[in-house]
Amino acid sequence: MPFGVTMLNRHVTRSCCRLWRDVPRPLVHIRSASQAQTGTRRSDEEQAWDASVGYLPFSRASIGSFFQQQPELKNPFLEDALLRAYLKRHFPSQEVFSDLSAFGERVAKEVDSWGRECEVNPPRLVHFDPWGRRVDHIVTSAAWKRMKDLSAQEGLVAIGYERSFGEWSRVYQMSKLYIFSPSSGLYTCPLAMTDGAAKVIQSIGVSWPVEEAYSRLTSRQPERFWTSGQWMTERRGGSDVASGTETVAIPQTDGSYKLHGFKWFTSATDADMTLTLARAQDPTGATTPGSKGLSLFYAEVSRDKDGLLQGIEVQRLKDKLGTRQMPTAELLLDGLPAYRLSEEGRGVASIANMLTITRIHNSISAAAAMRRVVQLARDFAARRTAFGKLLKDHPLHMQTLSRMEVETRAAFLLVMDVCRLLGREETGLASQQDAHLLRLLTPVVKLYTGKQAVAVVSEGLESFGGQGYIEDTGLPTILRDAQVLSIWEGTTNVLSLDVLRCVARSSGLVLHAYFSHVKSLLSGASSFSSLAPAVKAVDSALSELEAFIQDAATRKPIYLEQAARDLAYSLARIYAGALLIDHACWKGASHLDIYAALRWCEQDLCVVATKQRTGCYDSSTASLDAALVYEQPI
Ligand code: UCC
Repeated sequence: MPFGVTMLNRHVTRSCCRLWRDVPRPLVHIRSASQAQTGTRRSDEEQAWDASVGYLPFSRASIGSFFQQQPELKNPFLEDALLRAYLKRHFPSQEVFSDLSAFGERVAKEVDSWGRECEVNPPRLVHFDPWGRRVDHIVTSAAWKRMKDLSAQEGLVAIGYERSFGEWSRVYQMSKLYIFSPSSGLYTCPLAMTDGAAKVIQSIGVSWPVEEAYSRLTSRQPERFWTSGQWMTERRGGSDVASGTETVAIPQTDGSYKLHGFKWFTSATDADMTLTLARAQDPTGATTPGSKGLSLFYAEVSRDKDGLLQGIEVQRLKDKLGTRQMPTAELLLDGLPAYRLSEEGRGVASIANMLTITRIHNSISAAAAMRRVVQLARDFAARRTAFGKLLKDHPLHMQTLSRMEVETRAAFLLVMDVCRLLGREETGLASQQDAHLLRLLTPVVKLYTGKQAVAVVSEGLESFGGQGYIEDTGLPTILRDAQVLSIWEGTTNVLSLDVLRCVARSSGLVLHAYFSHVKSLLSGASSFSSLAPAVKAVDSALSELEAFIQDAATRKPIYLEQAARDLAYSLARIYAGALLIDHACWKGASHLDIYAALRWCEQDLCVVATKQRTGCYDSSTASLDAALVYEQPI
């Protein structure tokens, strides 16, 4: 080799030596391997090269020295400016701050990894024992079981029933669940049903045969604590419970019943008890069809002395898009011993209390999923460099996260207001207006936050780039689990129709309550000039809404039905606008609270009026909608 080239190689080798101190080993390895030919003597240059770069013939390939730091989950309570401000504004006790702060620490340091374990180690069903006996064991992870103990110890259901903080007890309980939810491995689902069951029992009367169950559902002792199921869905349908329920209840001589039927979707099926609907048979074996034939039943999930499930066969566990952490099953009820809790034919009305509670839990989970993804995204943005600077220094990226933040704030205030109203109702402090508002807002907030959660979490995943799409980051789980929030406990359309139902049943009083409360929230902002555009937007949206309702009342019911979803969205957006404005007027509020309110109110707050103007609900539009969906190819 000419001298010059040798010198050049030496020079390159030396500088490489400096440059490559941290360099990926595979480059080194591949070069050496490709140049050393079998059976030939290695040249001086090659040997010098190998020595300089630390060549090892069988060294492990390396993949580069840069690794992106993962986003860090910090204490979700300490990190949440709005939650802390909301509690500071409304909550009478400092004790709650210490508890939430300690719990937030535990969630970040310990519980979050259990939640992950629930996801990667999902439940499985063992149908038979090794000797062929049918056992139907639902095997859950150790982490799932730890969640149950933790839930009891932390009082995640109990707080709502101890009522140590009076009318604010529900806000306290739900704040805790809000912190817990995204790390809970979906344990919030059994807790929602447990809370709902306790509420139903309380409303019916805590007496035999559910006295013991009530004390267990609301216990803080892990060894006593029970969870409940809510078995409503059958093969004929999950929404149309009245005509979909085929399960029959056969009266026994001792006053109890045996249930026979097929429950198509039972969540968290490892529960200790359940509330369920069935049609009681009369002495001739006949049942009453429709809603009037449905009664509410209580059943314990137990095993006989041989370990066999009493009156239940677990057909299979569901293979779901998300919520994989918890066992959702198809169950054959084959003589399940049960007690009737409601009057005959009052099943739906009696389980409605459970629906109210589970829908509020659903809304909490929705807001919590949004908050979690925003917390992780903003942490990541402070670590991740792209195009020469941190993501947080890219204004467009910050605009995206800020929009997510505004959605999250609105969702949080909506759901906390429903919790506030629930707390007032349960402590006897609710006015007639509060009661109406609670009835109206429960479906509105559930349906709206369910949709927001999917959109915000999806946007959140995008903010991590490709990593948001990588399974073992844990991020896709948040999106999968968010998707269920608009489906179970009443889909968006079913809940939109529930809004119409409660308007009709109350002869419009729920809307009166709504209008007067929004107006009173706005009145507090009259002296805040910086909020004027937001106040004006909500005020005019409210007028548009009023005009729409007056007009719709003169039309056929189908008109309102077609407008139901847009009406519900309008109710949610206007109400959230009023809450954001109200929060921004608080003496402890910051200019950012004002900014959030202004941003929220920039959107079309009264979408139902906008759509009405374009003829969206006209009768001709309904047939065009259907024709468009079913257009035949030429
Ligand atoms: O079980 C499920 C999964 C559990 C998982 C729980 C997770 C919770 C979240 C966790 C967070 C992580 S999913 C299955 C859920 N299923 C549903 O949500 C059913 C959806 N369908 C409906 O909501 C329908 O609108 C029905 C079933 C309520 C309609 O039934 P009817 O019989 O046709 O309804 P009616 O005739 O309009 O109402 C019957 C009575 C009336 O009372 P009275 O007779 O006194 O006038 C209504 O006022 O029930 C009353 N009622 C209500 N009351 C009906 N809905 C309500 C309500 N929402 N609030 C108060």
